[in-house]
Amino acid sequence: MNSVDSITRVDRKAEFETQGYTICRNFFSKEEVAELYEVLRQTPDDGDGTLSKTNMKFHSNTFYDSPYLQAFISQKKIVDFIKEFIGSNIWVRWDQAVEKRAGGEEFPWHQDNGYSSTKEVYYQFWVAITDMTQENGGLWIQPGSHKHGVLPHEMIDAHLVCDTKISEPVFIEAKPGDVVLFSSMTLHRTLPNISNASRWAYVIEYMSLDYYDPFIEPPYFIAARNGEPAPTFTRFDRGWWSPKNQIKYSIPVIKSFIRKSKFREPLKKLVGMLQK
Ligand SMILES: O=C(O)CCC(=O)C(=O)O
Repeated sequence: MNSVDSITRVDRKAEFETQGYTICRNFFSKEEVAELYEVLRQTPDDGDGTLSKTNMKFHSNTFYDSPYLQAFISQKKIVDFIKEFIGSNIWVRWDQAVEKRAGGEEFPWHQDNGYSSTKEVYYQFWVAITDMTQENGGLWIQPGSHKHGVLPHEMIDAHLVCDTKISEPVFIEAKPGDVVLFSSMTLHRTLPNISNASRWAYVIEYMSLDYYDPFIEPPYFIAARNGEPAPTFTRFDRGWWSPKNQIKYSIPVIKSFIRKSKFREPLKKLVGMLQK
């Protein structure tokens, strides 16, 4: 991290707690970002039938097949930074590179928990790969919006949209290598890219190992144990074994299973009868 960034750890944590995000300028050097970009742009995008549309391309879960990205997302510099917020034992629930091409559409106001269905807070480590400007569809955040739990979201076209009152949102102007860490509960959006160049960002979603996410299939990638990088895949970990977590998620998991099952109509009737 560059010395330009003089904010202390204590201030940064306080900022995150009150605002729901913090910005770390020059977290990565231009060379590190260039190397990362070379790897990301060669990963496949999610394809048709997903949020990847003509001018907006999502490349999700890129780290599973890439030793380079596994090393990147569990590197010491990141672990040392995020453990102040998450604790010493951390896994990665998701990653995605997003290319918003010239003409790429708006991604409306939402919380990431609105999309993911998990109840836990996780941490979005958002790396600017290119400049993030208002013209090219950079990131807007609603400060303080992480304090209200998961808000209702409505499906509009392909997006889950949170129709809540937005006041004084903040635009995050960023340069390649800058990082924004924000809560999965923080409301954010991006506007259309009206410039003539692509805008790229890479987001890594970190979660404490005390929690698990039943909607993510194993194996789970561990980024850190006891505050040190520990890149390994595991099928079960302490968040999974916790009876508290299993109970918390049993109803949503059963509901999700029913939704996906070919026997969903009779199963729904059965659950309805049992609930009477
Ligand atoms: O990169 C973008 O334009 C928006 C993506 C986003 O907000 C998300 O995936 O949660």
